[in-house]
Amino acid sequence: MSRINKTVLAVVALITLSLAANPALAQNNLTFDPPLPPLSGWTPLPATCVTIQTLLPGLAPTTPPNFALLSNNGIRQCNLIQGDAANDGILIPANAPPNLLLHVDLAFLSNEIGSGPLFNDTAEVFLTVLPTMTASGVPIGFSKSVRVASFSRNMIQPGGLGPIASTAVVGLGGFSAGFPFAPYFIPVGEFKGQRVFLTLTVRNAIDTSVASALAVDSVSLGNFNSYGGYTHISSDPEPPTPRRNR
Ligand SMILES: [Ca+2]
Ligand SMILES: [Ca+2]
Repeated sequence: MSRINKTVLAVVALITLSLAANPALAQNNLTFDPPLPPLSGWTPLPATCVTIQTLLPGLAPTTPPNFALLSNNGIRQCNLIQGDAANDGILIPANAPPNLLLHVDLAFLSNEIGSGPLFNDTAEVFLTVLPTMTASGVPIGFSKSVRVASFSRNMIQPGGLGPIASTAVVGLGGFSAGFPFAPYFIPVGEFKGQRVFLTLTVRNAIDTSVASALAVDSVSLGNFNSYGGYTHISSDPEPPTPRRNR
């Protein structure tokens, strides 16, 4: 192995280490699981449209024991917004590595199978980026909205008629059909110093009588390691070093 390659490996290992133990970033990992209250860090609108689930038919949390389920049953749309009284979105620190990623697992489910072209229920996930100020009042960045993922009944069954997509699963989650949990990654290293928020929405098309849903779990910050696998940032396993300026 060349000297340069060794140096690169050492630098990568250092970055991975500093990422792997970063309590400030790790507190942004939102998994709907204990010890925090299940919806800690989130606000559902309306409040009753998001439920905490442990296991639905064929659909298990990606971080046990819980995941969240947004349902549009009987309503125009269901929203889950990142941020609550105690945790206002995610502040991307000024020293964030450029390859920092926001990760979220999503699964779209629908009962609008065989209901024809009109009832194309949809789900969208966006990342909203807000500008912040330096201590001296200089603005950092601009507002921005990044589409993370979008789903529709038509992706499961085009036109609401005929066969379902080969990647969809009949009966998933107790719904007529759906897509299993899959990971989504959003590069956020460019948003240093800015605050970011995930917004998830499930809409009803035309009427509100037949439901669709979006399952969500395992929101975290992390990066891809040198083997191509995703590593989320964990809390420091050792007691933090006391500092004066806290
Ligand atoms: Ca979980
Ligand atoms: Ca519907």
